[in-house]
Amino acid sequence: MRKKAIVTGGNGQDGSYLTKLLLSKGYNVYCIVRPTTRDYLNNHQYLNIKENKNLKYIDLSITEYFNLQEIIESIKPDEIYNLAGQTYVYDSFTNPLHTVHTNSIPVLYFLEIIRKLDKKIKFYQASSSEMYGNNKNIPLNESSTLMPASPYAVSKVFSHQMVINYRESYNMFCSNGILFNHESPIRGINFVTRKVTKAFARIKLNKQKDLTLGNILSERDWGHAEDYVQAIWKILQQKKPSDFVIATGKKYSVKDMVDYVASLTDIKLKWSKNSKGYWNGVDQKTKKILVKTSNKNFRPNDVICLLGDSSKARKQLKWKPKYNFRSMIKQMLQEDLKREAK
Ligand code: GDR
Repeated sequence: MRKKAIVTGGNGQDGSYLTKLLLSKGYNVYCIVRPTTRDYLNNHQYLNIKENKNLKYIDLSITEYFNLQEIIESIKPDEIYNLAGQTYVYDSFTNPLHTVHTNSIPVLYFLEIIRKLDKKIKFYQASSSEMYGNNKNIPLNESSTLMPASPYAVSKVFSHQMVINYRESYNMFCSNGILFNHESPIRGINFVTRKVTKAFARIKLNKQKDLTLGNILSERDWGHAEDYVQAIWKILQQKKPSDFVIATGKKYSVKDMVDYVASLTDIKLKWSKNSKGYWNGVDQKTKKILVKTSNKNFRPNDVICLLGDSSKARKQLKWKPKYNFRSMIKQMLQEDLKREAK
């Protein structure tokens, strides 16, 4: 019998890579897709899975409890991967209510439905490194203190703790993957890596003059989404449910990342601060300002540095990333150059 998996956020970056992985492992996959995003199956097209006969799309908002219950009852899945959510940390400051409605309450819906319906259904929750906030005790692991610094992070802490609570109270198989930043050529263009690779591809092709960023001194542990969905799947294949940090263990600043992308397009940037204290990146050859920073891209409260320690995942899941920072950024830029040249 083929295994059945429900993937929420099925057409997002992670949902798309995970769906591809599950199909390759012989699953029937049911992608729950928010009705307003139903037309946006570009990621599935890019990964060549859109027409797969073992893949079904379900138009549904995970904020609708009874519809969710009905769908789960009719599919009777073996595994549910909850990857849906409001994923923009910046937007969570302007729309905290929507963030909590989408990221927190539906997790409780899933847990309740599973508890009442069939406790054998395994549940994966997409937790986030943002939950650590500005915890200075890096590298961060599964025991590090959670210090959420945005409505997004608070919404994720609620779900994370609820998963642990249900696991301990009802002996359910529910696990959290605490994923550090993960990117790819299908990363949303509002996230900083893709914003930069897309902009430099356009600058290279004379389609754009410059790029405006926020806090370029913040540091992140960036991995590749394709590697990270392998870990997500492995988390639900363990004998016992548990929580796992998924990270590369290496950190770079946004500025380092911009410098690297620029160098791949044969540009060397020289950085200096303007009279208002904002950084500018100037093309050393042409003396033009290619990168500006502006207050409007700063968050009311930013997480300055995130670095993960994924020793537990590497040992127990036997997980290891194939990409490193450079190979991932190179791939993202190459794909943006191809797209922009069309
Ligand atoms: P993040 O990712 O908030 O870490 O959350 P993002 O790429 O948005 O920001 C990373 C860092 O870059 C700084 N930054 C900018 N960010 C954006 N988006 N745009 C800019 O112009 C810019 N300039 C500087 C940010 O301030 C930040 O410090 C991602 C999301 O995918 C979450 O959903 C997920 O949980 C975490 O990663 C792990």
